[in-house]
Amino acid sequence: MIDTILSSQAAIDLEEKYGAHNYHPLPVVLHKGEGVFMWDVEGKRYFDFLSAYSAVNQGHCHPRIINKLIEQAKELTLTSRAFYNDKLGVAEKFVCELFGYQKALFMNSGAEANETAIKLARKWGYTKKNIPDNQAVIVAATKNFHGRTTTIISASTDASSRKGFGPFMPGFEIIEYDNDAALEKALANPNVCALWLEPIQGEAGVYVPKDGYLKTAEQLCRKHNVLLMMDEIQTGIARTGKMLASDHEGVRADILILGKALSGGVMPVSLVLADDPIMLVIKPGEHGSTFGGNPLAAAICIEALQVVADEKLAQNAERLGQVFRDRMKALMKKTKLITLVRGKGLLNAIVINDSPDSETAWNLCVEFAKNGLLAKPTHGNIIRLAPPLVITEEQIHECCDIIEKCVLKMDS
Ligand code: IF1
Repeated sequence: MIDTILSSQAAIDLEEKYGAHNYHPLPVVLHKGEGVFMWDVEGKRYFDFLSAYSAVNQGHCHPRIINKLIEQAKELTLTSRAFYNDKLGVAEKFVCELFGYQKALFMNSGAEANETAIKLARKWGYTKKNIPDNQAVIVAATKNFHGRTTTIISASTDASSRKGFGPFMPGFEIIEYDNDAALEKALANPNVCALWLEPIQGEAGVYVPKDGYLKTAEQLCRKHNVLLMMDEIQTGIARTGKMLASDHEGVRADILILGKALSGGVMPVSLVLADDPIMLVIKPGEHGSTFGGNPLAAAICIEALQVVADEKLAQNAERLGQVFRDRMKALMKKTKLITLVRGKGLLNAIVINDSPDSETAWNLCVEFAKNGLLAKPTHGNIIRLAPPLVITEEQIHECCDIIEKCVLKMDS
């Protein structure tokens, strides 16, 4: 078996030669995953501190989810939505009851779920808020990340997401994130159909808004008859210590957008939830996807969400997130290399004391990898630290020991 596996260098060379150059990965070639661990092709074991950007909250290759995958794959994988299948309705009922909405719409990638939300909000704006044709505005935040489609990047403020990819989709107004006055001003425009937010900005470097910001956003949306569209693709499914990050402030989105860990990392599954007056504005033939709502995804999604509940992953994330940040704060007293630790639950980041265009954070991640821990910098000097939620307290301490050792080595 082992001799059928490529060496790290061979695998990297193949990707370099034949793959598009749209990523710059750390030089580690992974071959196997189980729970909080991944192994490279040379057999070296790592703690996963990225969790596929929160898609594997349940841990790699969770046995229950993989069993469900195999079981369902042997029965039926795809029918298209031209016909009914016996799993979709069951999954729709499950997620509607779990998250407290009247209707569910399954898609595949997170970007597609956001596109779906945009279409819902616009159509609601024209049919329910009487916004003049083609005048609907969606308010988005600076430093947002919602995906890579041409429409979604039209609302981005990040040069590397946008530059060279215009012309852009009109109909977005960008306001400063975490600024109440900007919200009040923007939402008063009668052509605004929706406010589109991440409850914590992941790509921006795990930026947590001040307490009360999301509640204010919700109240201003109600006041101005604007839909609150919450992108919980990265923050949802127990990552921040609650099922949804919005739950920390008791905020209920009008359109809830989920992805990533909905499948435990087994296949792309995304989901949009809303009540009837919103979801039913889209009629047959107006939206869809070949793979969206397929029976394989439906079966896996139920199992993946049931694992989150049965293994109390939200509670684990809440408790161990506190342990983790306490350890990082203690480490900050021993070094000048870390200037800030922030996050909620097990979605955290450390900010490195160097300019965003320095190599320091990258080099630190290379050092982490040498010591058996995988993490990746974002925006140059920020390192996101987000292990699978099945991690134990003992493992969290072991990982903090690795991080501490590497930071102190680099600082000396
Ligand atoms: C990549 C970031 C994380 C997301 C939110 C929608 C999507 C994402 C809040 C789109 C996706 C991913 C995409 C991934 C990197 C990753 C990421 F750094 F780019 F921002 F997690 F922080 N909304 N985020 O975070 O979902 O269409 O990808 O399924 O490699 O681009 P998708």
